[in-house]
Amino acid sequence: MKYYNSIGPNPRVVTMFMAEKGIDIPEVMIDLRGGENRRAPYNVDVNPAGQTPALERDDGSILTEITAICEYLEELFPETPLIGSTAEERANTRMWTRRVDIKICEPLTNGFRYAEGLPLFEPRMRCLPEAAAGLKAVAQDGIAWLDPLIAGRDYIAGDRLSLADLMLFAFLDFGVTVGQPVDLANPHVHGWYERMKRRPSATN
Ligand SMILES: N[C@@H](CCC(=O)N[C@@H](CS)C(=O)NCC(=O)O)C(=O)O
Repeated sequence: MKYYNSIGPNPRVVTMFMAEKGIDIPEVMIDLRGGENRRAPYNVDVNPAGQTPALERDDGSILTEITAICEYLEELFPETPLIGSTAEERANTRMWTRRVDIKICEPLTNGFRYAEGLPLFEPRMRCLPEAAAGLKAVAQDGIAWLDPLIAGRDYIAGDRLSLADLMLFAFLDFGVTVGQPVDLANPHVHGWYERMKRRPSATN
């Protein structure tokens, strides 16, 4: 297999997922700032959406979308389950992953793309600069919504590390670098974030 990696929170989710499982797949670094992902051969042969990451299987077929890649890797490498080893665990992980994605990760990312990221993203996709401030506020609302729900818990989906933690961490850690840090008024999310930062996989 071959892993198409780059800077950015989406590939980092998969990179951390693989690190937590101890999976080592040869990688190709794509120059995202230079737009390598938006031109041939990448956007023809690898991902027609022109985004990273992507996973090339041994038969040459390509898988994209971070949750699909992680689900696939979980099936190939079930040890250290990060989605779950029972139907209940898997459903719970998927529910929390979807919640944090919609409520926090997506609005945070688009808030960045439509403001600080505008020079990079405007030539690549439709950007809505007028929506940027609102999207950043929506992401902070999502964090405030999550905060009491994880009180007393070690992890987002309960008592075990899951894809939901890795996804939220990669995006919140990105948020710190683009002016969207976790508001300290959310002590549970903030404490969880500080704990996640200390995981060896977070050095990736
Ligand atoms: N829905 C995609 C999102 C992928 C994505 O947005 N990747 C970013 C990197 S963090 C990217 O390629 N950005 C550069 C661009 O869109 O040109 C997934 O789940 O993989």
